[in-house]
Amino acid sequence: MHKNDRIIVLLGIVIIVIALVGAAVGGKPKSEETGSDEKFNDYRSWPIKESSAKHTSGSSQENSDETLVFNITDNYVTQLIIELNWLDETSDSRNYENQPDSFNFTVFTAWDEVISSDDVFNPVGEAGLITETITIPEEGIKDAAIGEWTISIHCGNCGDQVPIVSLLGLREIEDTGNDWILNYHYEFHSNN
Ligand SMILES: [Ca+2]
Ligand SMILES: [Ca+2]
Repeated sequence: MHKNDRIIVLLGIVIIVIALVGAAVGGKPKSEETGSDEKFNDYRSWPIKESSAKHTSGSSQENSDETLVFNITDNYVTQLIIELNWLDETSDSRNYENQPDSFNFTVFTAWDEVISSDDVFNPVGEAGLITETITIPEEGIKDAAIGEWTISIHCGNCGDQVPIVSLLGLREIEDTGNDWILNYHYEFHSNN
């Protein structure tokens, strides 16, 4: 081979080596992406903790709404559990039966979603209960729950006290509303 030809071949080899090294370096960001995925998964291995339970009591008139506002400041909230309890008044006498009262509530989440509970009547003589579990969407788990939450409690129809025995000539006694207790707490991942 002529001396000049050998130099050309050597240059060719050097160029190929540089190209291969370049390709290897070009692949690097992929491993960084894997690294950030691992970081995203970290919170899932953190223990689930429960916030302290909050209790609010109130009283509603028939066909009216009461509004509660609260704030969440924790990251990685997975779900919020809300419970509304009420107990209809005891009948004025054994000759009456207090007919059921109805309640429902609507939650306005920190990310502006509106979630309504079912409308529930208490069983006669027993407490009424509505439980709603709100799951935070996976894509918003880091901080979507942070901010202001509003719960609007609606007292609907309140069944009156009706005479059990009609022969006594007793009249119905109007039920104008009911007291209630709202409890809520939430669960979140925390490594503290
Ligand atoms: Ca009632
Ligand atoms: Ca009532």
